[in-house]
This record gives sequence, C-alpha cells and structure tokens, in this order.
Amino acid sequence: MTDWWKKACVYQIYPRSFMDSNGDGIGDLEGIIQKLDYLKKLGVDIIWLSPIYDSPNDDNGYDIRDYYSIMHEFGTMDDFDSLLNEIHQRDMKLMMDLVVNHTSDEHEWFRKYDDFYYWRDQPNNWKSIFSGPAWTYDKVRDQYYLHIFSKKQPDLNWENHKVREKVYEMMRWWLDQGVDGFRMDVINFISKEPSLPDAPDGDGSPYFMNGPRIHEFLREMNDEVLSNYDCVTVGEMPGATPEDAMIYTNPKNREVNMIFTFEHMDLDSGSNGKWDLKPLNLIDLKENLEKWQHALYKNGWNSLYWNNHDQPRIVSRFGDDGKYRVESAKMLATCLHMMQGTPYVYQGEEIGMTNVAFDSINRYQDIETLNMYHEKKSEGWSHNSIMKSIYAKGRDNARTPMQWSDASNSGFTTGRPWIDVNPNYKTINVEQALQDSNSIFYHYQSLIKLRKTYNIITTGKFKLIHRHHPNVFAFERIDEHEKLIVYCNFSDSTHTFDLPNGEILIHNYHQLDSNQELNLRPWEAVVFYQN
Ligand code: TEU
Ligand code: CA
Repeated sequence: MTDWWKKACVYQIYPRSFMDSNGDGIGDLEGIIQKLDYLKKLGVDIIWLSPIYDSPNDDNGYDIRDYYSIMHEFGTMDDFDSLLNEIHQRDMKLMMDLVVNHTSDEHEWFRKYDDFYYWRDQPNNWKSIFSGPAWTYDKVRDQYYLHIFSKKQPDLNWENHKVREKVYEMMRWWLDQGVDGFRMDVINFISKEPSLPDAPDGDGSPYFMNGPRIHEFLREMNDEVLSNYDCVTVGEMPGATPEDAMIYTNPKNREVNMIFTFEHMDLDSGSNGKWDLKPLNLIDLKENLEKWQHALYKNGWNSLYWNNHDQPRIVSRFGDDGKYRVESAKMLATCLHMMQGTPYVYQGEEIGMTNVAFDSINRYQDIETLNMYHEKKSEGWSHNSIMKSIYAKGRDNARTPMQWSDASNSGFTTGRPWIDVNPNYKTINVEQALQDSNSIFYHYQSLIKLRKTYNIITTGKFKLIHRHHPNVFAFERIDEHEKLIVYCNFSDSTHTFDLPNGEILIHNYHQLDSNQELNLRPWEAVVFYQN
C-alpha cells in the first residue's frame, strides 16, 4: 500500500533526554540504538527524531547551524548511519525533523548571503513567540532581522528561490541517505505577507501563519523532492483549521500527508495564551476532535497526538496523575488510538510519565519558559503565580529524562543529566512496566497491535455519541459491515449507559461492571466490536 503510514504508529524521540550512552548527561544516537529493541517490542513502525543536526542549542537543536552534520553531543555521521541501518534491520522507519522556517544565526548563510533572511531598516511591532520583540538589531549590517522564535533563530526568506533550492537540495541529500520522511517544523509559517505589516496587538500570526504562498511552496517542495521518494510527511502547523488541513492533506493537492493541529491543545488556555490556565471542558474537546475527524474523512488524513516535546504530559493534563494514573493513562491512549488517523506516541507516554514541579526556576532549561519567567517577573507577577503556569504548561515537563529504571538518574545516565530527572522515577519506569503485565506499556502495545488486525481502526467513519455528556467521550467507528464502539470516562465518577453488544477488544479494567447496563467506573475505557 502506498499509504503505508495510515496504518503506522509513530514514536517520537527527544534525543537529548532519551538515553545517554557515554555518561556526559546528554542522550545520544548510540543510546537510541541500545533501545531499539524496546521500541520494536512496543510495536512502533516509525521513529521520529527531534533535530539531531549541528546546533548551538539555543532551542535544543531547533536552531540548526549545519544541516549536513550531526550535533557532536549526539555522535557522528557514522553513528547516524548505524542508527538508520539498525532501524531498517528491525523493519522500522526513520522520520527526521525538518526545521526550515528558520536556521541558527550561526548558520553560514546568515553572513554569507544578503537576502536569505528578512532584513529591514525599521522593525515592525511583532512579538516573538518566545517573548520580547520578533526583531533584533544586528551591528554588522546596521539592520534588524526577523525571528518569530528566539533571536538565535532568524526566519528564512522563502520568497527567495535560492533559499528554497538550498532547502530542497538538503532534503534530497537526507532522503538519499535512506531516511523515510520528515516532520516539518512550523512549516505553515514559511510564507509571510511580504509587506510585513504591523499587527494590532503585536501578534503577527495573521501575516505568517498559512501565508499567501504556502500552498505553492509546499507543492513545489513536493514536485522537486518528495514525489520522487516513497516517504511520509507531517507538517507541524499551529493555527491551521480543519478547513486548512483539508487543503494541506488532500492527496490531490500534493502537499503533505498529514498535519499536527494545535486546536485540541489550546482548549485549556484562556484568551491570554498558553500560560493563561483554564480547566478543560470535555465537551469542547469532543466537539473539536469530531470536527477534525469529519473534515478529513476521505479528504485527507489526521495525525493523532496528546504529547510531544512542547506539551505537558497528558496524564497530568487531561488525566489523573495520582490515584488513577494507570487507568487514566490507558483511557487516554484508548481514546486517541481509536480515532481515525496516524497515532504518535511521545517517549515516556507509554509508561505514563507525569509532569514535574521543580522548586527553583534555575532547574528549568527551556528557553521559552525562562524568557517568559523573566518577562513576567519584570512585569510584577509573583514567583508563585508564574510557577503555577510552568508546572501546568512548561515544555520541560516533557523533557525530563526518560525513566528506564529505578537506578540512579532513572537509568538514563551514569553522569549528571542535563536536566533533572522527575523524582517519581523510582516507581514509574520502563523496567517496572515491562515486568507488570497490566502496565500502561502493554496497553499501548495492544492498541498498536489492534490497529494491525482491525482495518476499521484505519478506515471507519467517526460518529460521536452521547454528545452532551460532560464526562464521557464516546464514539463509534463505522464501516459497511463492522462497527467499533468506544467509551472513555474522563472523570473519577461512575456513569451509566445502555450496554452495547459485541466483543470487547480492549479494556482498562479486568471485567465490565454491568448487568444489562454499562457502569463506566473512574477513568474506565472499553471498546466493543460488532460485525
Ligand atoms: O514548535 C512550534 C510552536 O509554535 C511552538 O512554539 C509551540 O507553540 C510552543 O512550543 C509554544 O509553547 C516548534 C518546535 O516543536 C519547538 O520545539 C520549537 O521551539 C519551535 O518550533 C521553533 O523551532
Ligand atoms: Ca551522551
């Protein structure tokens, strides 16, 4: 099948925090190789690596200095070749992170070419996503340059066809090495409204998200590069609506295979952005995901995710990371994996890793978090109120080292880890999960296996049921002769429904609590199959 990625499950690795093989406290490629059998056991098909290219690490590799070499902390090009080879030997595929909206300011292009970036004598009023202005003055040129992210991440000028050619050439080079696809960082930011107008409140996103030439650029990339390889692509696209996604992912348009939406990740934020905390209303989540499921049915393709290196841990966010950690982690997994689309598992999600709450800001490493902390501090916010947002939403929640065992530093490193380990590693770790046949790990393994056995998980039409129920997310998946019925309880109270017919495919409790009726207990999830 050419659309092999529709039945695949992707596992995201954040290399810095995955496995350190040489004791310098930083995860590396050799560490990943050591854990490939573990990933194979989980059943994943594709491994997506967050950036491993040479970088000064202002934003942990999302600021690339050289697209053609490996970050020296992570290893060498030889290590990369072995990693790719070991992945392929196990019948898995490798998806690279493609960061081409911006480079590092240390990339040679920044000084070598006049017109590869956005240079202006006068900046506009846009603010950077990482706090402060989106423009920085450069003494050498006596001009300002645009950076939507940190000042060490200048935006590339895609209006310049030479920029585009350089990018395509680089992509071909990696595909020729044998990589199987790309996850494209903020790829819907690459086309900017050329006049770069001031924005009413300094939010320039209307002028750079899904900009005027975005579809043209993606199609050109497809014609020039992607269409010549059997590869998979997922575009990270903040601000893309289902209507946008229908264009981006419809195969007729030859752009990308699927995109990452942010809409469901924004539902627990108030009007002042991600740090403005708001409790999730489950009805909002159901309506939103329903919209995406319907929009892309037979028109495109969804990617399904709860977690990545930018998001807090889902069990702490939409689940219960205390008493019902195991049940709620399995429930969330079931809910996600039973929708239509390609599911993504982020390292540690499969063992129910949780958010972390470091006491001091000095223990945080993420540039977004640190900039925001200092900005809010100078605006007069109290330490405690800022920390509350960081505990809930900070990106370092996802970046604490992978918890392999109860050995010191969670078995991640024999040295001092670059970021502190979550103290709960003594009880939450891979070693424990593998020994416990009821673990979250084995639940994920079963979900991934079911995807391979039951086609309806890939093809069935999504239908929301019990739409107005405030605590239970229930839906069906329907094919001509088959049906799945999925019940997920997003609360610690019990809710009663009519008992559906059918065989149970997967369940996070040992038995049903039912006698004519279905009593859905705290965080219970169960899937019925009818044919
Ligand atoms: O993230 C894009 C993005 O918009 C994020 O900034 C997201 O909104 C966020 O993390 C704010 O909380 C991608 C990468 O995934 C992220 O790690 C990078 O920092 C960013 O692009 C810049 O490359
Ligand atoms: Ca290392």
